[in-house]
Amino acid sequence: MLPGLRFLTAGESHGKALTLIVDGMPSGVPITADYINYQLSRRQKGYGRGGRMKIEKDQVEILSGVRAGKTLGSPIAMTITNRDWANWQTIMDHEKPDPSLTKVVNHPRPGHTDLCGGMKYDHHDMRNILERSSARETAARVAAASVGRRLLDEFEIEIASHVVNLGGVEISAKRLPIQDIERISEESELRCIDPEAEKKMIAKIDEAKKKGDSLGGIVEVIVEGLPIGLGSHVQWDRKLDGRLAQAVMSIQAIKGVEIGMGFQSANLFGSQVHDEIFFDQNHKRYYRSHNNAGGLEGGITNGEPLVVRAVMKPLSTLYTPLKSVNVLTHEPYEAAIERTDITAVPAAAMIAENCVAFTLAEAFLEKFGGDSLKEVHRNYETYLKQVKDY
Ligand code: EPS
Repeated sequence: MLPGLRFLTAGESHGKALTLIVDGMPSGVPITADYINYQLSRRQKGYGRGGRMKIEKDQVEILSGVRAGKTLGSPIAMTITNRDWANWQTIMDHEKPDPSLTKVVNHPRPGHTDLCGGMKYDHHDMRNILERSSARETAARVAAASVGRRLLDEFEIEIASHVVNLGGVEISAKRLPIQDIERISEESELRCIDPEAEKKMIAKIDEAKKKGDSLGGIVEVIVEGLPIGLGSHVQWDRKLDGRLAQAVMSIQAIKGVEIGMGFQSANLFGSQVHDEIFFDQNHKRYYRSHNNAGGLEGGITNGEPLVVRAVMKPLSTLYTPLKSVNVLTHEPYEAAIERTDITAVPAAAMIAENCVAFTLAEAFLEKFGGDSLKEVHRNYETYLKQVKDY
């Protein structure tokens, strides 16, 4: 099978720039650098970020695939300049990095890619690993994913994200409409819709900072307006739940993903978990008693809101470092300290939001695919009629 919508990113955290290519977008989809830059600016926010975010002001330069504000159908290439490169140029030089500079990493951080990456790629200076494993890469990922997101906008599919737990502080269980989640989370420093919980989260971040420690949390992505029938039950790699989990799980520091009621359903009877089916005679549509399935049954969207949650571990660079070993001498040593964030959970929420959007755009094009946006619209409208008549 030929690949459909896909993207690749390249770039080191302190290299000259991040680069990305999005391949497989139909023609005619409106897209501007402003649209992508808005998503990038959302990614940079969040109480608890480190000094790097004061240096960067992420902006894309579109190199190809877009003309007169619309996609051409050809590959879309972009770059994002790393402003911090100016401070790292001599260290990251492609030919002769300055040997007198002391940015060599020999003491792997527990929980980070340093040690296993160093062993696998045979680098004793683990900067050669951490530069790419850094979550700086998510800037490129968000830029790429926002192109897919732009396609979903055309079909009035709405996406929001928020932080539901930070360092063990949970928001109240009250469910809000998606528009409120979007608005309130956008105004919050922590992408948190519960002001009381937010205050406690901020106090927790301050406490972690004082201790030289870090914090993780749980983020939630909600999508409304999806058609019934994205993804498929017929083959393992076409199941949308599995594909969403992969997209979100691959975000740096994510350790678990759940859909709908997720892990909590282990504690309940089936009768308490499954969403009973009803038919609304007035609107001639099926509906459910609740949405514990999180919008997916058998790897197929069922028309209910999609709810994806992910847990982010506390970041592994600690200003009060854990025990480690020097990989040259094998002597005990404190883990290396790289400049880092106390927490990046608010950023992870919106990164997950965009990764989910891209996976949905991919599934959307598989189902309604065409070479132009017009063709996708035609296919979509015909299919909606089929579902309506069911
Ligand atoms: C990161 C460490 C910090 C973060 C970075 C991820 O970077 P630096 O070492 O340059 O200060 O700020 O995140 C970003 C640069 C970003 O754009 O999100 C890490 O160790 O993964």
